[in-house]
Amino acid sequence: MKTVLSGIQPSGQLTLGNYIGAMKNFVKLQEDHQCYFMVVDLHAITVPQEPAQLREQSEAVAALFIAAGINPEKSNVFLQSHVPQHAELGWLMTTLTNMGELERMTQFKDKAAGKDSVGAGLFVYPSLMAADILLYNADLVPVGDDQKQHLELTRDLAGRFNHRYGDYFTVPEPYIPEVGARIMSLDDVSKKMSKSNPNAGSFIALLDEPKVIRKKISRATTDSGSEVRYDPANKPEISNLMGIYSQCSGLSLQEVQDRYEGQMYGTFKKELAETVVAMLEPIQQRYRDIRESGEIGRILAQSAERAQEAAEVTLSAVKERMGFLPRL
Ligand code: AQP
Repeated sequence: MKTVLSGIQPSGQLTLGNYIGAMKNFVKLQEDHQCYFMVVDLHAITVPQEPAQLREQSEAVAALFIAAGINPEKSNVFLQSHVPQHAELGWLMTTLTNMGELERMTQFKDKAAGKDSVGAGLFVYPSLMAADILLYNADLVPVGDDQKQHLELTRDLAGRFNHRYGDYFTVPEPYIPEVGARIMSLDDVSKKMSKSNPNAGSFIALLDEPKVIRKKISRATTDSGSEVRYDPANKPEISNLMGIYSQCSGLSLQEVQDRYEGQMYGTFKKELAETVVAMLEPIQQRYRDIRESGEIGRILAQSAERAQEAAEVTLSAVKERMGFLPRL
C-alpha cells in the first residue's frame, strides 16, 4: 500500500481553497493508502503567531480534518510538534539544502515581500517540509499548485541524500488535482485564496456562517461583462467562481457553463452561494459535534504515537548513514 502525507498550517481559519486544493483529496486518498495528515504547527510559527490563537487554531484544524471526512481510525491525524523527529530530521535536511535553492522559492519571495524583517525559519521551512515527507517515506503528497516547487526540492533532497549516503528515501510524487489546484482570492484574482490574508472578504472560511458566505460571494470581484463562461485567460474572476461552483457541486465546468447560459452574474452568484453553504453545512455540524465531544486530544495523541514509531525508524537509519555515533 502506498503512503500519503500532507499537512495544513494552523496559521488562520481554513479556507475553501485549503478544502478544495487539499482536504477533499485527503478524504479520497485514505480509502486505499496509508495516510499521515498533519497540522503543521512548526511551519505556522515561521511567521509570528499569538500563542493562545495558535493553540485554538491547531485544535480547530485537526477537528476540521475529521469533520471533512478524514477517519482517524484509518488515517493518522496529528500535530507536527507532537512528533519531535520532524524538527530533528528538519535540521539534517537543512544541512543538505543549498542557499540558492531556498532563494528561488516563490512562496518565500511572496511572503517576505515588503517586510522589514523576515525570520530565518520562513527561509528554511522548505527543508522542514522535506523532512516531514521523507520521515514516513511518503510516495504521494496531495497539495495545491502553490506547493509544487517545495515538493520539487523534497525530491531533490531525497535524491541527494540517496546519492551521498546510499539509497534510503522514497522520492515522492506530487498529487495535484486537475481542477481546483489553485482557488484564487475573491477580491483579487491575481492572488491565491489564502487563510492569512488580512482581508476576510478575500476568502471563504470553512466555518463562515451562511450569511457571511452569501455576502462575500455577492461582493466577489467580476469583470464588467455578463456572460458566465469559463475562460481563465480573459475572464479570470468568473472562471475562478465557476471552478468553486464545480468543486462544490460535483458538476463539470462545462455543465456549470451550460446551466448558466444566458443568465446574469447576479443569479449565478446567488446560486453559487447556496451551493457553497449546502456543501459546508454538514462539515460545520460535524465540526461542532467533534469540538463539543472533547475527543480531539485523545485522537491526536493516538495518531502521534503511531506516527512517532514510524518516524523514529527513519530518523535512526538516517543518522546512522550520516555518521552519528549512536547513544548506548
Ligand atoms: N487557494 C488555494 N487553492 C488550492 N489549494 C490551496 N492550498 C492553500 N491555498 C490554496 C493548499 O492547502 C494546503 C495547506 O496549505 P498550508 O496551510 O500549508 O499553507 P499555504 O499553502 O500557504 O496555504 P494558505 O491558506 O495560503 O496559508 P497561509 O496563508 O498561512 O500561507 C496545501 O496543500 C496548499 O497547496
